[in-house]
Amino acid sequence: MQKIKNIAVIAHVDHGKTTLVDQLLQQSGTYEAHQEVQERAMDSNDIEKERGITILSKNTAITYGDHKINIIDTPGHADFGGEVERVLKMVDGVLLLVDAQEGVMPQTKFVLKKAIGFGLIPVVVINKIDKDGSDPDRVMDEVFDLLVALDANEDQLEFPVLYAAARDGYAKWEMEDENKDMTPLFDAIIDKVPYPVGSPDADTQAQVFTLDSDNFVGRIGITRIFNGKIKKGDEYLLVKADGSKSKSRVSKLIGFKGLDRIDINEAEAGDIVAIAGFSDIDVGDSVCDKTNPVALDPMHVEEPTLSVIMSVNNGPLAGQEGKHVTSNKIQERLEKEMETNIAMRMEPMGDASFKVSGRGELQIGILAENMRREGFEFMLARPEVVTKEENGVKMEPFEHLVVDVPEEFQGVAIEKLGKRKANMTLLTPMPDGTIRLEFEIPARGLIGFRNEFLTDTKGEGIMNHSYLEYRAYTGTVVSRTPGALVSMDDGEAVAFSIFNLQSRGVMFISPQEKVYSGMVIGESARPGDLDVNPLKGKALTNMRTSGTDEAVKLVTPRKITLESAMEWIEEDELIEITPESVRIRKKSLDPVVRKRQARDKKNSK
Ligand SMILES: Nc1nc2c(ncn2[C@@H]2O[C@H](COP(=O)(O)OP(=O)(O)OP(=O)(O)O)[C@@H](O)[C@H]2O)c(=O)[nH]1
Ligand SMILES: [Mg+2]
Repeated sequence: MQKIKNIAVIAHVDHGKTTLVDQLLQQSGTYEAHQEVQERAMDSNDIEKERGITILSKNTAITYGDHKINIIDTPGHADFGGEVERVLKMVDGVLLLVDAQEGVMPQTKFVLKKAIGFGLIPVVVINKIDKDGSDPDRVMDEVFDLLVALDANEDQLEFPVLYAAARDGYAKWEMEDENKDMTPLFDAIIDKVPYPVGSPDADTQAQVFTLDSDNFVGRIGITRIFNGKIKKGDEYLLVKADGSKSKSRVSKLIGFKGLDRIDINEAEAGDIVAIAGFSDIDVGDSVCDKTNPVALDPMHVEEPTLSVIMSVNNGPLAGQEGKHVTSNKIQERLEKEMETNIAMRMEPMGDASFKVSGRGELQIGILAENMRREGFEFMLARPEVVTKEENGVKMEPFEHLVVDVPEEFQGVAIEKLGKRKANMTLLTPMPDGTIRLEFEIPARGLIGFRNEFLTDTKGEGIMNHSYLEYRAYTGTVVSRTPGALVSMDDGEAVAFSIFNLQSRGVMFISPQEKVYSGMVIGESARPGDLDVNPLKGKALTNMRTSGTDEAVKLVTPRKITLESAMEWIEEDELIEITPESVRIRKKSLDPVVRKRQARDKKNSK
């Protein structure tokens, strides 16, 4: 029987997980000598590469001496926390990375809490010790305090600690040790992570934690085998979360080796393999012995906290840029997403609209971004938090928020967050002269905050947050103050009109861009929406005769991205998303209807 170690690499966003996995792959000699490997090789999909963040957890395997180490790289961004939760059940240990300068951050707490809950002993890696301003001792104390606060047991409090610079390829037991290579970390994995329990001779029990597909063999389930063996060609029983069962033959069994996948004939308890042959295999399903099936617990992850209504584009420009525009197509695509993405939910709402729920704006935004790249066209409404009722009390999600700001912005940050119902829990002066402020804040208060915060801190503030828990609803929180500049006509925007409108606020559009009545073309400098005409072109001649040689000088418009739009829009607005454009519009395009709505709203206050 092969000696196996199964680990997940967990941390706050950007603390160096994927870079560390690169080094483990390289230094274990898993790659062939001639193999060319990209930096952060595990971040393999397009959006991951573009943004330099991990979105999906992925597994790889290395050999070290006589051991096989299965490694799962996980995403650090709070919105993808569900990915971390579902893989923790598949491993016997975690490497917890903590940035030697930033220290414990909101997502460090979230992932460590989950790992402790699964009874795992973390191998703590204080990473980026090469950074100026790194303070490994302080960070080590923070990790210890956090474990105490999380009610870690005695074994967990005896966690091993290493100091590393993943990027530079070394880890060591003591700061005084020489910077050499990753050997100490390999040794720590072998010594400190327990071997899988379970027996290859017992009846087969395995569980799917990731889905994949292959043009030739169809759906593939990446599974952890907890007991028994899986053999190519043999028949097994697939048990779903709802208890339904179906029998199928394993048509292909795939093992992992570095970034490669290899055909194998057999795998046994403790290992992680991919299987094909089960056409309706899903995340969380158990693969069991067909005569004595004992299913594993279905996976539970935290429920979504944010939802947004996605609907068919019904604006005047609908159908011009997208390939898939119908309600049926959108529904099909969303259903497919929900099969693999267990942290998200979808609910048809009638009227060609769907409620899509997830952990945050980024998670929903990435799904929308993927869809537009696939040729979809649709609209999104303003994100709303998912509230629920407990014992007759309305509850809403709260987040743990950490902001790092230069001292001079401390006041404005506290003031603005106060208005958004944040409660300050800690204020720590950091060694680099900045101030770290910690808050507990209703998730609602964070919607649209990032932009305001960056403006207030002149781009120098850093904010991080992650899900805390549901608490009693806190009443109204403030939203966007500036109104929208709304086009009152259909056509192509004219440079001169845009030039004239610039004094009214910040423009979102460029000349020749298509606009329509009810489309938002800028942010007004004042509260309240303003209907404006971006099509007036005749004045251009006046410009010339007035004797100025200067061409019309246009300020570069503010670029509307999917995520900035999700942050910006109000309840009476929508985002129109196509493969080519992201536009903002009023829900009702008719100015008369809008006036009446505005009046009704005012009267009701
Ligand atoms: N100075 C320094 N930078 C590092 C080190 N390790 C990683 N980085 C840098 O930190 C950044 C983030 O690295 P990643 O490996 O993508 O971090 P991650 O934890 O996988 O990020 P997510 O998956 O998005 O949560 C990259 O720019 C790395 O080059 C290190 O030891 N020292
Ligand atoms: Mg990563």
